[in-house]
Amino acid sequence: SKARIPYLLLALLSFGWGSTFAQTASLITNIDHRATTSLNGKWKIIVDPYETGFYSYRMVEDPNGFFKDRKPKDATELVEYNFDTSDELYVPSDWNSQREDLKLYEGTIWYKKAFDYTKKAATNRVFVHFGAVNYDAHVYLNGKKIGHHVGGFTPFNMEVTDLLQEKGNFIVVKADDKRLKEAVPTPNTDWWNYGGITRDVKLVEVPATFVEDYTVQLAKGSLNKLDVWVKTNGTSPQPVTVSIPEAKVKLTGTPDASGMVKLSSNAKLKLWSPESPKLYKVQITSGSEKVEDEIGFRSIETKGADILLNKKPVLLKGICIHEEMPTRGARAYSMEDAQTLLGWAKELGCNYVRLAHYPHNENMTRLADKMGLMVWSEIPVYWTVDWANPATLANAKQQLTEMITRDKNKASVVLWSMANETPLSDSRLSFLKSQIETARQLDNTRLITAALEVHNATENTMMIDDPLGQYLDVLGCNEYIGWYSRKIEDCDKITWQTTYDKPLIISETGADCVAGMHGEATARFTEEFQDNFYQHQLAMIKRIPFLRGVTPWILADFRSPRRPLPSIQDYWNRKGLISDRGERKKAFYTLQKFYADWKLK
Ligand code: GCB
Repeated sequence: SKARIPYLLLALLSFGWGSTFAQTASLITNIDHRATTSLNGKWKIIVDPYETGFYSYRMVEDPNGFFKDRKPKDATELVEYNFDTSDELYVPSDWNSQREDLKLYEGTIWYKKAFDYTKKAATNRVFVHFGAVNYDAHVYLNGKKIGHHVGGFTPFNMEVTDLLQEKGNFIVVKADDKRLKEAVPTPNTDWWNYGGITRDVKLVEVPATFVEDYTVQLAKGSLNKLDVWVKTNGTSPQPVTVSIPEAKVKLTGTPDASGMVKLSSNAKLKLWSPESPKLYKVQITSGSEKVEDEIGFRSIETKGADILLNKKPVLLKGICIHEEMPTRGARAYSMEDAQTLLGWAKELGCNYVRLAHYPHNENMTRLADKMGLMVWSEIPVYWTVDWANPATLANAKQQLTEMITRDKNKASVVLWSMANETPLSDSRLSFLKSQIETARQLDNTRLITAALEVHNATENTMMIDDPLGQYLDVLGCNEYIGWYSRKIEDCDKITWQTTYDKPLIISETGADCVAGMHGEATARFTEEFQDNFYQHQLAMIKRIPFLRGVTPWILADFRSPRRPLPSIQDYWNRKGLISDRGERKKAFYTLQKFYADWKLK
């Protein structure tokens, strides 16, 4: 066809091109307290359902894709795209909620932003940092590929030092949220597949050798021993000082050849807890660089069926949250959104939240640190993952690593969750076991959990004996007795057992309800049904001897393509305690009262 010769030539000229671009650099943490320049705002976009800007007509990566931002020299030249005359979308935000015709769109959209940039010092280095792009992101600066990232809910950054100009830069992102069988998550979820650049984009400027990442945490099980490491990046590491002035802590060390320095010390610290979410100003200095952070210190452990916060047993009074603003029907993205969502959890009387089913925006964990909410944070290993596929495991491992890397200094995060409702099999067990090993290597201080399923031992005995339980610190369990199975009143006669001597968190239970719809307590979708469901569920849950926490499903109604029932669901999962208009349903107050009265036995 028409383009055969040029493409052949290009393919020859660009032999090996695909493998020479820089890979995603390791993650720079604590982006909020660095010298950054925002690239948020309006970006030019091209909707590209056939990926014409990426693949040639032979389905090979086109070295002259849309990222070149070509302009025809004159009227004779053919260029079949034009960012300048294209539409715009706001970043950060999903595309689905910004344009009615993109509401159900899944595929590729190209984003382009032009900017000028002057470095503060000639020797400094610059990275572009994305809070998240759902799901697959190819990133280009000034016509060159700078990296590729897979995974819709975790941060990544790429170095742009050598490509950056003072004037006329253009960054292009190919964001593709196609659902794939081998992806994490798979095509089958119960939430909206919001696509696009859903979180902040920032340029981060750092010295030639800089503090890339660090841990400042209490050693596992200790209330006064600080374990610290700092990782510098660059060819001339300087001595590093970590100080917590208020606690009179000052540690100094010299990084080894790999840029790492490990330090430890005893410290007298006021501990972080939901009642008193104390955060300390922490300073990490190296050469002329100074990175500040706010960090809380606490311990989290288990003993038999108890969860111990700072050595004392706690009850986790929680709620599940999706990263969505129900009132906008859009991905939540701002600190204001986080304030609304966590504010509602506080109003319910929670000391704990489950951020389902993927890592939420860092605003959420930062704010949870400040508000005194313990957090369950998970990656989207959900339902039926392609367990035997090594590439899927590698992908899940990367998402896990990015989640832990970003939030390992957040006192609020007490639980890393590996998976949600995954079906028993050998390949699933070895997949998740491998994930748990990675999590423990990256962070040996937090508890590991997963939302498991339960089965009947006898008609009225629920049994948790999933073999994954042996590798977990805390058992999570989702159950919907009275909604998806049996009758609400059956809760009254059901007892629970487990083969493990470990704490249990009921990580989900709930019933759909349309705010303002009233009827008999047996009538589905009424406020009375949902309320009755909560009454019986909470009474049952309270009786489970090894139970130490609960997060009902869910804080607010959320969009889901799986929920088509007209006039009732209209593509919303209605299990929220708060509606999409912000109304509190009857069960909201029932749970609020339950939390106000519920105490550890
Ligand atoms: C579950 C899933 C959750 C769903 C919920 C439901 O078990 O973990 O993602 O949204 O049930 O409403 O069915």
